[in-house]
Amino acid sequence: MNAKATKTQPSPAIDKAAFKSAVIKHLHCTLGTDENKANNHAWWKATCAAIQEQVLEGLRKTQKSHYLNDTRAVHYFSAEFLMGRLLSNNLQNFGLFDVASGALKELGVEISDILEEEPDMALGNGGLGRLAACFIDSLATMELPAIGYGIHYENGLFRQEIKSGAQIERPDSWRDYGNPWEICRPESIQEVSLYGYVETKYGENGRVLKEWHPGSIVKGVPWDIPVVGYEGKTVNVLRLWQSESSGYFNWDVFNAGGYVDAQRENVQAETISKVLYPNDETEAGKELRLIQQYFFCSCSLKDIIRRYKRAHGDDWSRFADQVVIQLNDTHPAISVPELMRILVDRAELGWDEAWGICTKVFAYTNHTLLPEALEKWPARMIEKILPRHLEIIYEINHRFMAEVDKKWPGDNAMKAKLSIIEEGNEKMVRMGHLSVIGSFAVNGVAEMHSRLVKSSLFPEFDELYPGKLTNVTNGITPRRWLKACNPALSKLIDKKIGDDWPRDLDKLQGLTKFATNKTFQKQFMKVKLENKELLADEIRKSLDLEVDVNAIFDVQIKRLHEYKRQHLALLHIMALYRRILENPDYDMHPRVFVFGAKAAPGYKLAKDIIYAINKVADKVNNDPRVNNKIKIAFLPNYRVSLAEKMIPAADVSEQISTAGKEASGTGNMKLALNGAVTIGTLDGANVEIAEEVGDDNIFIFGLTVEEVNELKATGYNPHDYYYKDPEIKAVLDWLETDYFTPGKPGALVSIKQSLLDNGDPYMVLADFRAYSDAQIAVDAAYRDKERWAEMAIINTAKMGKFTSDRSIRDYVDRVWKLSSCKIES
Ligand code: AZC
Repeated sequence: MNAKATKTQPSPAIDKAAFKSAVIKHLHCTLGTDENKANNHAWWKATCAAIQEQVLEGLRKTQKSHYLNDTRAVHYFSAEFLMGRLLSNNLQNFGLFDVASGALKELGVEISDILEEEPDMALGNGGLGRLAACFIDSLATMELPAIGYGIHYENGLFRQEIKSGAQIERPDSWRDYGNPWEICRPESIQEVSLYGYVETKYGENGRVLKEWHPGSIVKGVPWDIPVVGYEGKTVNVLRLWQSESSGYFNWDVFNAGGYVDAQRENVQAETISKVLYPNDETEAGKELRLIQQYFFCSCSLKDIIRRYKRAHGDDWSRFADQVVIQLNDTHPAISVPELMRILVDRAELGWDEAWGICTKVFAYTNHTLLPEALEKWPARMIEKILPRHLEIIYEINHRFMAEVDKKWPGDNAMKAKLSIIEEGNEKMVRMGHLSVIGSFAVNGVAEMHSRLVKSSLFPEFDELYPGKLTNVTNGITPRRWLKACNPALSKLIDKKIGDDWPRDLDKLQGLTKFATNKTFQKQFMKVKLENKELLADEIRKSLDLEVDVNAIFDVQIKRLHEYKRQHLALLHIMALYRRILENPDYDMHPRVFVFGAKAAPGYKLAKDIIYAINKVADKVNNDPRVNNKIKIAFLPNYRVSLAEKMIPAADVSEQISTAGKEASGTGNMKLALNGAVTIGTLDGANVEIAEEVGDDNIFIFGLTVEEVNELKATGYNPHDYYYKDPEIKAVLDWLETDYFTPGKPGALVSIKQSLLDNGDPYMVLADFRAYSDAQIAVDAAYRDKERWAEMAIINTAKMGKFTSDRSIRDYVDRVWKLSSCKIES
């Protein structure tokens, strides 16, 4: 018996006829065209404008309710928000998707075509940026007063093209033809100071006063993107700052005939929000990057303070009751000295009072243990750009060193270790230490990661501040990552257990009892097959490659990084290929290996791995001896909207990072939610996924963190594996030939070198055999159709824990202490 559908679907605010006339009105009055002339782009814009009417009405009511209730709010500071497309999501959240689709159909337009017109808002790199986007979705859905603050990059993450196998970066100009969602708010422009010098003065009672005389001032122009919660009640805002010249200093230059010089200053100011740094998990040691960080933090803090003062005037005593700021990684850590500067220099509070406020306002999320990703800035650079902030950082550190001395008297090594300042050839400011010291809570992003943050990254801080370090396991929004991206599965689930799971993902548990039901298994796998057909179309269009939808769709989608080990997957594919060449009857179920990954433009080996995957693909896909048992599809320009097509079609989810390196992962959650079975290491949130689905429904392999550390300590030598395992040797040697790169021997050799000469830092060879064995187990499991269907269903059914609503609930309870606010209509 099907469970009775509970009626929680948002009830549409307008009907089909009204939606239709709204679209036509915007076609005529906003776009100046008509039904006969409009192309898909115009239809897309008109549809956005029609729904934006609802969005803005919701926004107005939300802001009014928050203002009248004088709510405490969380301010999510993040240099990245990877929003993707908004139309389908906004329609879903208002319960207007079917209404819009019906209305457009009557106008002769397919909604799927116009959804494709929307450029992704790719204002982020990967996991950290997409997490921020999922979190603001959940905050709005849970009716929590929240605002996202970030940078209005003119160019988002580069568009990836593949030319002769290699990655080429092209600019991403996402708002070339206007963005229908964003609203410019010139009334809330802020000014940001940079450079210059600090003057010391003496006030009453000999009080030392510091005055920063900036060398230049830029304008921060806010653009608001409305964030619609599920069922459309709360509409929060993502406020992104765009830099512009203030025209403050250059008038004189201009009047003196220095038009070109004046323009130069404009260009410099506008450069600040021009591009997103394409690094993921590596530090970008650039002056402009520090300026970007300070720029958006300073604008955002001033914006928060302006709003606070409107309600509370100069009474700072309630500031920390009203305001909590979450620092998404250390990118916004400069906010700590900036708030101190505002409180001490501008509001003239005493240091202790100011510090008391600061350390009640900030909380910090750590997203990685990789040393190369832990930000450090040369003190000299900070001194040049933000002279007053460096003084403040020194003062924070001076007082902190006294605390350390109290705890560990006379222990200078401890002081050197914990200091915000790293001494050496060049003095560096450790942004992680500054964040821990300046925050009241610090969290990792999965159980295991948070444990490692405590035990290996910040053990002394954990001792000094018991209870400050905590865990909040990441999550993903099921509205985008199941309801919107996989409509067929969503409808099947609705029919089976009711339609309130998008709000309460634990409800998916209800599917467990159907996991062995033959009819349901067939329905579930039929949906999977249809999704695979859609992806097969995409692969055909994009790569001119035919793939068999009855093959296992094996998906690895994430940024390209050695620690994520796309090259482990590649070596395994090469090994399979060899096995087939050696034995044409090699018994395996056909498999399509699907990849999506961008490499940081300066990360040579990562780009080499992309090149190698494509070169191996060329050979394998066109080799008749393979008899279609293996196909390799590297889909270019991996991004949110492409993920939405790949994830519903996956049978197998590759989560194969070196244990201890992937803080959490969130793609692992999205894939499992859509019924893919994970092959993975005990790393990040894989550990918690395994706990949820049970050992029988996941393929875990490889070294554990403890084993990785032990092997490292006792001396890991990849040559041992190379010489002992003939298959490893054969595959690595193959890379040195010109087999995959005809006429270009050695074109793939850098991968072999990194795994042998460079010591295989991510222990690819150590895990190879275990991975290969796990893949054999996957192959066997897939051939048992019923068993596989059961596993897939269990994976979907057990993902309740990984909704970002649960993550937000954890933040609210453990960190933010926030209450929801009902929106009055
Ligand atoms: C990522 C982590 O690598 C990933 O494991 C995690 O799921 C995600 O953050 C969200 O917490 N980190 C980043 O994207 N970038 C940096 C600099 O850590």
